Amino acid sequence: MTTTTFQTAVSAPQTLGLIELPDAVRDSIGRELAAEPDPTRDIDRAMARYHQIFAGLPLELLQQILDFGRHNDTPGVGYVRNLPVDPELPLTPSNGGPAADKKTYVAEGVLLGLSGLLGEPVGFLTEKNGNLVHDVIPVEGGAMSQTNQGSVVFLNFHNDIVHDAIGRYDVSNPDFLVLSCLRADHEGVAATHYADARDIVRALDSRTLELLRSPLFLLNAPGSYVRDVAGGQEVLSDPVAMINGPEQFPEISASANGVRGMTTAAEAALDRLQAACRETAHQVYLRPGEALLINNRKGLHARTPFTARYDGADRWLQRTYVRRSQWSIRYRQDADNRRVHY
Ligand SMILES: O=C(O)CCC(=O)C(=O)O
Ligand SMILES: [Fe+2]
Repeated sequence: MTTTTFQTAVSAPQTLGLIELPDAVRDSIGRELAAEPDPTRDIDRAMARYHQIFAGLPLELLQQILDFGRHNDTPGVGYVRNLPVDPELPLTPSNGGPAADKKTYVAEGVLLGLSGLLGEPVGFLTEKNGNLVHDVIPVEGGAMSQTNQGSVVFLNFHNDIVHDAIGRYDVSNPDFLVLSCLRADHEGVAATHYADARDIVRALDSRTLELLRSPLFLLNAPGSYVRDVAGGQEVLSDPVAMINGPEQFPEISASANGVRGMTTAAEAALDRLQAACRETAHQVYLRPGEALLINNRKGLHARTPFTARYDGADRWLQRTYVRRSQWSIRYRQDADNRRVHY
């Protein structure tokens, strides 16, 4: 019998790519975004306009963001700081959004402008009603859940997957997420974590890695799908490996809402995977005017617990799901909307 060892060619830990706007650029982009209407009225025009506005970034920063989106060997997470914010912000909607009374669309412009540098924002009917701008807000009924409504519980290391009738949830899912902060949590303790698969692989022993690279795992569908479509019942994927692809460029996928190992050894490997994520993760406490660019294939993300008060001043992020191409997911495109999928 031969034992396979997976030795990675990557030797240095992956960095958190930091991208900080100069004040003058923040202010000029902010002025331009404040003059733009609600982008959802004509999203393709809005995306084109945001391209023009974000072309005003200094060349080095613009290239850094473009490289983040287009190259295999770049970091899996980018931290963008000193972005413009809305001159005034309504209360954080207690129903999880969207807010009905937002007067300007600077936050939306920041979110979509950054997204447009990585690919195209897309929607899924079972996630936030197919909206392109997702609000990530604690919701009382979902406080304990492994979804973006949660707060009291640690949101396990996962990537964002979508239920798919093909039996794989890691194919038509987004390539990138952009998470942009409108309001921090009251205590400022909610941290977003990102663990890069290249670092995770280095932290694991070869036997665990061999298990994680074997099709011994069933992913549960996203919490929103299980809650809204499946009446609370698990909807498991076909057997899949957690880690796939060449050693230099591993792709990783894990459901926040539960992964089942098909053997006891596979279950133990899942525990080691979560531990390796905790050991290697970058942590970011997002503040207003800050955004995370998350590669949804190169690594897993998580969120630490925090206390929600449901008082209109709770944590409020906006999120996009970004694909570099919609062609390979055209089998599930909605007939009425060219950016929305079943
Ligand atoms: O709240 C966060 O920081 C991350 C939440 C999350 O996993 C998501 O929105 O996909
Ligand atoms: Fe997530």
